[in-house]
Formats: sequence, C-alpha cells, structure tokens
Amino acid sequence: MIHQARPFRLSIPFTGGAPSAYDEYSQRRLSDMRDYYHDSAAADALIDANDPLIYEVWSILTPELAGELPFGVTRLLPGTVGGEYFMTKGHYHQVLETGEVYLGLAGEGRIVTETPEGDTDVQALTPGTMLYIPPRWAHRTVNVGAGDLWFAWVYPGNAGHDYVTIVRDGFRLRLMDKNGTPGIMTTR
Ligand code: PAN
Ligand code: ZN
Repeated sequence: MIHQARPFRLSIPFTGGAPSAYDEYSQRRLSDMRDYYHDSAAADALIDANDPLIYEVWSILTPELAGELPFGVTRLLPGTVGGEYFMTKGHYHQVLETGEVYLGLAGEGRIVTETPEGDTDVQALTPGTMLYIPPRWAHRTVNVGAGDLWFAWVYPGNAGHDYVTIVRDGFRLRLMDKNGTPGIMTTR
C-alpha cells in the first residue's frame, strides 16, 4: 500500500528492531550483491557455503514526488567477505540534487560517501547519531561491529536510486577488517 495524504504513525524500537508497520520488506543475500564486493572469489565461496543474509529493509512508501518523504529502517548484519565488512549495495540518487538523513539506532557502522567528482568521506554511524548526506553524495552503509547495525532513514520522494554506477565503478573507499579494527582501502 502507498500511503496518501492522511497523517499516520508507527513505532520504531530505539534499540533496533522492525517497525510496527511498513509497506514493503526486502532482503539482500550475498548472491544478490556478489559484484559489489572487492573479492569476488571469496563472495562465491560464501554464496556456495550458505549465501548469508546481508541486510533487510522495511520501507514506508510514498508517491514518488518531490514533497514526499519516504522513510524506513535497515538492519545490516555483522560479518566480512574476503576481509571486507558486510555492507549495503550503496547508490547515488537518480535525481542527484536530493539528500538524505540517517539516524543510528543500534550497533557500530560507517557511512561511506563520495561525489561524482571524486570527493570522499567516511562517518561513524552509532546509536543516537543523526547523519546528513548532502545532495550529490553516493552513500553506502557498512557494519564494522560485532552485532547487528540498525538505522532509520528518510529521503525525498522524487530521489530515485541509481545502483548501476556503483556496481560498475565501485566506491573509491572500502572498509576492511584489519585484525579486528576497520581500515580504509582506497581503490582508485
Ligand atoms: C536507504 C537504503 C537502504 C538499503 O534506505 O536504500 O539502507 O541500501 P541500498 O539501497 O544501498 O541497497 C537509502 O539510502 N535510501 O535512499
Ligand atoms: Zn539513499
């Protein structure tokens, strides 16, 4: 169902957990995103072994219009693929001039961002963190902790999602587990 012009409410557990209501649920297993990881041989081995669940998304959908504000919650599981932390696919917004707000609920994460011009940034996402992703910045969430990472987000209804650029080029910065602490690998 797509919510229309009546106010409504739902609850989101502040320590992480599925929202009490949502329009759409989706999940990504490693097989859904093999080409996003740096080490595709390691990804293939894990897919053959148990094809782990990487993340789940609960979304409130709205009409895809500029004044609308779709929002929801993401759960990103802990783990690594060839030393690279479990992460979301990451994307540019199709309408590049649209930003987004994230709110950390549980766990320890990072938001890796970059612009088409090659500017890069990494920010911590922890419980209570509100994080602003300005227009033009591609964004990916990475779980660098031992437990689940939960966060909420809201973005403009007209944004759209461009995954093609990221799967083709990859992010310039990747987060790797270096003996238990996150290290940044620069790819280009
Ligand atoms: C978030 C993300 C969500 C899943 O809602 O879409 O965390 O990540 P991917 O979209 O990269 O698979 C958001 O940034 N929406 O715009
Ligand atoms: Zn986004």
